[in-house]
Amino acid sequence: MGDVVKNIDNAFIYIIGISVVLLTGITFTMIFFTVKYRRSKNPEPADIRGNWKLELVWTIIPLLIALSMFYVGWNSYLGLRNVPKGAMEIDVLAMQFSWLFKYPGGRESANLLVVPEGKAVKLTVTSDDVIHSLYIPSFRVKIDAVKGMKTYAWFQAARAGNYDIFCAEYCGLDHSKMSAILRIVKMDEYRRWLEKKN
Ligand SMILES: [Cu+2]
Repeated sequence: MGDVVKNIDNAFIYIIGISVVLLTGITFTMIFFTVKYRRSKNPEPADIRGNWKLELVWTIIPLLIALSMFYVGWNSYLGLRNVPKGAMEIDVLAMQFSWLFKYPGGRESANLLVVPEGKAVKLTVTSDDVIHSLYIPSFRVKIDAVKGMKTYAWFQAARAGNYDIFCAEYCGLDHSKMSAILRIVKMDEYRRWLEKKN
């Protein structure tokens, strides 16, 4: 999972990096040309046409840049979609304005998702009413919750602790209060928690 999060962050940095280089490069070239070829210095404009070498260069280089951004983005996206075998399955039901989590064995919890450390967890997500979106920023998970439809996401936490869960789709008046806690605990603590009655 560390790799999945890392790949997503790298894709983000890569695309932002290219954007910054292009933005500054184009802006400074434009300013430079505006000064250098200003009217008082160059009253007669040059008429340049049909430079096939130049045209090839400005077609192929941006094409390669765009394809490389696609490749990096697609690769990181696949990490989010390919659930490892043997992942623990938990059902998620979104509703105005709370989250319900259903565990194997029948236990349920509202606005609190408890999972064991170091284990891959697959979330099968649906909604009881309008469209919501399950958002767990720490694990780069964001997936729509739609009534009558099942979507999924997965993550794996290496470190115990509390993480935020938000609804990322405006779903009504109390949308902003539709948050939950993701609690990653040690395996034995998880087992004990699972056996407790609701
Ligand atoms: Cu919502």
